[in-house]
Amino acid sequence: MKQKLQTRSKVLFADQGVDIVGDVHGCYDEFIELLIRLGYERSQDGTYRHPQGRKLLSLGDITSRGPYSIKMLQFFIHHLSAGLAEMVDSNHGWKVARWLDGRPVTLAHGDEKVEEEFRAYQQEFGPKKASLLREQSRRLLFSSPSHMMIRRSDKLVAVAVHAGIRDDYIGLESPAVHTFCRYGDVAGTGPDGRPIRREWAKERKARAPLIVWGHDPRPEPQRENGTLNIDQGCVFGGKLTAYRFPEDELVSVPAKKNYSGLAETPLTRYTAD
Ligand SMILES: [Mn+2]
Repeated sequence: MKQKLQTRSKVLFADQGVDIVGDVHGCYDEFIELLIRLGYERSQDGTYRHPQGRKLLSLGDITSRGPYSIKMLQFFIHHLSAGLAEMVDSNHGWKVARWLDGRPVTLAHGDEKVEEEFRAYQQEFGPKKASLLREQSRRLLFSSPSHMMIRRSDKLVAVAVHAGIRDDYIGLESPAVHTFCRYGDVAGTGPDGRPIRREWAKERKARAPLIVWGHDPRPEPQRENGTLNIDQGCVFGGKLTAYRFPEDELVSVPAKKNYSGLAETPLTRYTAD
């Protein structure tokens, strides 16, 4: 029986510190390597915990394009229920959630790899375990808040969001807020079928709170008008980045390879003459 899902709280108390991780896209090996670099330790129950009680926060798009979407889903299912991690909504997350919900969606842009993984999982572990994992994944993805407000000593210090947010949307929850946070400021579709992205960060007037975001890969973390992009396109052969709050530190691990199968990636436009 499918139950109606409530969105999880969008407030994260970061008094012990928080590590915000950019778009993983199934790059599980790099993700674990990053956690180790950040000082997380594997416990007996299989969870990764930080000795100082730091929290892990994902900017979404944990699946698709890369090799281990299911491992990433399982990681966040377990770490969320243990109160160790949080995750915000994202475009791939939303697409996969609707697919798991049985809605008519076309799986493309790497989402078809999630379907392949679920098929292989069912062959290996049987239909009962597969349908349990599908339901847990559906719940995880559908209940993700549009953005996360990070509070410290009871003050709003940062906002974590997948693709972007307007300052007047911070703290609100509505279909328009969800759409903006999931896709960014999209001004329709271009002739190649790809979304035309407006540069919300460039146009931002406010400078606080800090907005940490991903979705739009660039070779290095980029600060602009009180925003910080930490999607370094790991699945495209770039890097996986974490932003540590309140230390204001960036930690990256390099991708082992370009998993996307694409020769032209969102990163190559930065190297082309
Ligand atoms: Mn995205």
